[in-house]
Amino acid sequence: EDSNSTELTPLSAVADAFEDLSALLKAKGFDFDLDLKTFCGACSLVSILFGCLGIAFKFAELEYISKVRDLTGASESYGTLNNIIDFDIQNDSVKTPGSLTRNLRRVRQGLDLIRAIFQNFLSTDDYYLKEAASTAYAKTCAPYHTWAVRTAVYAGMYALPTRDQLILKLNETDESVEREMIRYINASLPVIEYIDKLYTSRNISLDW
Ligand code: 1PZ
Repeated sequence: EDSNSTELTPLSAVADAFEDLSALLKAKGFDFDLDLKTFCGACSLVSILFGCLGIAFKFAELEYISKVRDLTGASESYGTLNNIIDFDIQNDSVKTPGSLTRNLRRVRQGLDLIRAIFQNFLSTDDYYLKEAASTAYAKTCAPYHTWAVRTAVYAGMYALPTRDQLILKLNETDESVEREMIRYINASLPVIEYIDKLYTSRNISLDW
């Protein structure tokens, strides 16, 4: 048994949380009324990863954290993900900047971005992460961001740590980082699909 299976790294904590979430969805079925607080608990763990990216992505960190914080703050009064969307539909605020339904959509895009980055990370052995991260961003988030944000993000990609630096900062090894990323990739997909279905089942498009 290696040390990483007993020692909880930031990445394994994230993978654990999403495995718990996806197991819950699989056990209860995809019509399950997922608790906002449970969901936000998993999402907030992701913030730890930002610490590895350096100052260039401070803005992304603040953006992500503030949206998760808004959702967490709403969890007492709204209870579930379904309820925030129903509330915003009634108030015609589904896509209104700052609305809970919009923030949930952005957080979901963030989760998908991380999934795509991990997938690219595992499918190349590039020393620099610029290519893996840019391709993942282009696919998952860039279409929904303004030109100014996209330009800033692509410029920031040059400041990303190298592959080895990232593994070191995550307190992982070549082997453990692969194992943990695969766990997150597999566990986040059902969660992302669950969120998408909350929108599409109410005839809300996913093109924003
Ligand atoms: C090796 C890992 C490299 C990862 C590099 C990834 C960098 C991605 C940076 C994304 C920056 C997004 C900045 C701001 C976006 C806002 O314009 C949007 C729209 O907000 P709205 O108009 O609805 O209020 N905000 C968001 O999309 C929420 C934040 C998403 C950021 C998720 C990042 C997750 C990456 C984590 C990597 C560990």
